[in-house]
Amino acid sequence: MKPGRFITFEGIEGAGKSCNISHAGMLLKNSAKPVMLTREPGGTPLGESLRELLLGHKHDDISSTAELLLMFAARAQHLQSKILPALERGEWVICDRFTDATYAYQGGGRNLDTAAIAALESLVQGERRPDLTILLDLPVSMGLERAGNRSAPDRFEREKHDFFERVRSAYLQIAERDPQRVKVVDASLPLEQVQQQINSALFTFLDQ
Ligand code: Z5A
Repeated sequence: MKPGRFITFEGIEGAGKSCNISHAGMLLKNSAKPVMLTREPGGTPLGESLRELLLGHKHDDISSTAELLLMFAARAQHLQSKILPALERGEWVICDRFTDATYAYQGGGRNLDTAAIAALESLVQGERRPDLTILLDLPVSMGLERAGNRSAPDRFEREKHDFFERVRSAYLQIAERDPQRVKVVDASLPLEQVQQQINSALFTFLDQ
């Protein structure tokens, strides 16, 4: 059986990952691909428990290094028990955030050493990387405004504007270094135009 493909969606708060992931899932299903949607941190019972700890306010004083290790702990479980088995079954996995988010939030946002992140990446993932990443990019103020229209802020959403500027810029640097894998979509446009750009990235990928 042909192995599946691994697609990730990334972006700052309010970039539109949730609605555009549903859209991408429909597009792939319409192209007769078996699709599995999942998210990070999360995706497994252990990962969802870690997500609650990471996003909630029970541990507001969590250290940046502890945060980094918990992200990778959730990822290790997610890969072994959910993502890799799905790919082996030939499924197309669409994941809401993955390791690029660690480089962007813990590396860019929290200023942690990217060499330490890279070491954890190879420990947890070996050679496994996403096949395609859609980076939804928009100005920080616009993302925060969109995200702010929703429920109470989580532990990350309480960060200041500068933090998200560093996150955005780390994401853009990743895209610049790896343009083959990372497709940047202008997420500041109306939803219909954002989805046209996503369609084009996915159709190109399907044709490869
Ligand atoms: N995190 C980390 O630090 N390190 C890691 O390694 C990983 C994660 C994996 C959880 O992520 C947190 O974990 C995250 C980073 C950290 N930080 N936070 N917060 P998450 O993905 O679950 O949470 P999120 O980033 O807060 O997601 P989000 O705010 O829900 O963003 P979104 O899914 O991208 O946005 P949305 O809900 O689809 O859209 C937001 C609103 O905008 C909504 O009302 C839409 O209807 C509207 N929208 C969307 N697109 C448009 C357009 N084009 N026009 C107008 N309005 C739009």
